[in-house]
Amino acid sequence: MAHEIKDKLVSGLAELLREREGERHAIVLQDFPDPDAISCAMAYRAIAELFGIESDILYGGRISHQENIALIHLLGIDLLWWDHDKPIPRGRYHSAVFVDNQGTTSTLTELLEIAEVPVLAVIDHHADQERLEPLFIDIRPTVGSCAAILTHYLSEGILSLKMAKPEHRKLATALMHGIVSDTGSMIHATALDFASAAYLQPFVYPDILIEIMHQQRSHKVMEVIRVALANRVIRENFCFSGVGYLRSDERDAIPQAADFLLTEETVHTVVVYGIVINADGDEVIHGSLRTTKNTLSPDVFLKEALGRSEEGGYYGGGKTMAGGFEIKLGFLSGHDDADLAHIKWETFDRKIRKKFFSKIGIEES
Ligand SMILES: [Mn+2]
Repeated sequence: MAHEIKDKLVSGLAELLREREGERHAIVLQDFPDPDAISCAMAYRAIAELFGIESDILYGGRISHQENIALIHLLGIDLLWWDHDKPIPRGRYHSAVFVDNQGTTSTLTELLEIAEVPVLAVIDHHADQERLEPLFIDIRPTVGSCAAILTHYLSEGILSLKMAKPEHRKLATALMHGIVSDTGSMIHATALDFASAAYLQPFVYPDILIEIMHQQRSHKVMEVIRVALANRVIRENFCFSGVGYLRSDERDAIPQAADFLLTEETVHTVVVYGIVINADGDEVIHGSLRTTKNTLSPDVFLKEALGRSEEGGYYGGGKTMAGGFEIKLGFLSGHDDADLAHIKWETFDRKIRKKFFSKIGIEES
């Protein structure tokens, strides 16, 4: 960086990184990373590299959405899957950095705490989750994508993209995809999302972007959408649908079903949920909320409807137009015979629906 950086946040980050040459950072993604998160991690890694800092991009869950798989393959992105049953060795990382999340949606947050890895930075666009105490914080809940925020760091000169560098053009392609996908094809884009997209545009590989974005839905996703359609209950322009049991590699069918149900006329808000079974038999309810209603805050709505767990954290949270929640089944987890599995699903399905019904002020008939 030959020239001076004017933006306070950007120069603040540069200052922090300048003192950390030779360090190794863990860039932590949510357990089910999306294109926005993945592109932000690539951007942070590229920035840190300039300061002589190596980093790993870590996630503890699964990558199942066909667009994400295409993104990773086509751009040759290396992400490190970390088994959340395996401790993170002390001393492996000097610092942890969270992008597009604040530690509440990653099973690795606790592992990093146990390994006493300090949190260096949080850069995110979700509402403040108050989980971490980072040295550097940049949370902008009004921005449509976190990729737009990271792109702002690039355009302010912390890392100037060069046309001659294929890795820069790949990064620009990933960030553009992050911005476009997290803003619903720019429909919910803010001024920063547009400005960042404009900055990236000359560097983007258009053919790769087209290929990433035109992945077809898998058979399983179509099947989950069918079930979500059949099970949906619509009240007061809200649509709720439980889709039953899913394997963890099918989990991304939930937000895709929610996106689909949101296209029904009169519906402004959709919640789709199911029980996701992990490879080790643990069961967790995963839910996605999508809304087109400007006055509805997904973050507040989910926190108020579902409340907090025994550990004190909220079951859910969100950003503009979208949110999600996770409820661990704990003792009730595990492979059961068909009867018990059916009763278990019925119980959770009704309980969740009841919570949402009472939040919107209606009685279940
Ligand atoms: Mn995001």
